[in-house]
Amino acid sequence: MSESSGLVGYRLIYTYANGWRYEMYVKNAHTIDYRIHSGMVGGRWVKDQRVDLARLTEGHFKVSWTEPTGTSVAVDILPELRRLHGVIFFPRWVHDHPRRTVLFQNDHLERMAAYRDSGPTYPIHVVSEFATITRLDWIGEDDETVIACAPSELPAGFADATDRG
Ligand code: FER
Repeated sequence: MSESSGLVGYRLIYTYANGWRYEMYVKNAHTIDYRIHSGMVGGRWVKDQRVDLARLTEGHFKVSWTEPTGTSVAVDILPELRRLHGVIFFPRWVHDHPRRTVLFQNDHLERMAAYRDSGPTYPIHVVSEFATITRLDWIGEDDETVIACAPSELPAGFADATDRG
């Protein structure tokens, strides 16, 4: 059994306790694509973010990474329990100007790096929240069609759909 079996190839939609709704596709053992449906940086979307994925024990995974913006994220995911806990470490400039990061990041990597380098970075804005996974779909690995448009381009109610009563 691989390190990541049970998470790789799945798409998750989850809502943090603060109301922020996210969608993550674990494209393979070292890459995620994602969309942010609502919250401080709602509308932002990203493909091919390199991540570290660790299986802590049966049914419990940790995905962590640093964005080109300087934001760092560590997410514990318990798919069967439909439970997730994320800690997001936002640089000060993202906290002060969140809309600067609301775009398809892949088309703006140089601009994100320039913002990151000019800061300010500190004090870091830490957001630590539990979330409920409202939808969990098996897709398979390396499917480029799962996250392929902005949240605003999806059919109405897309992120509201659940796969369990
Ligand atoms: C998540 C929390 C934060 C997540 C992504 C982020 C895909 C990214 C935040 C950012 O760069 O603004 O659960 O999952």
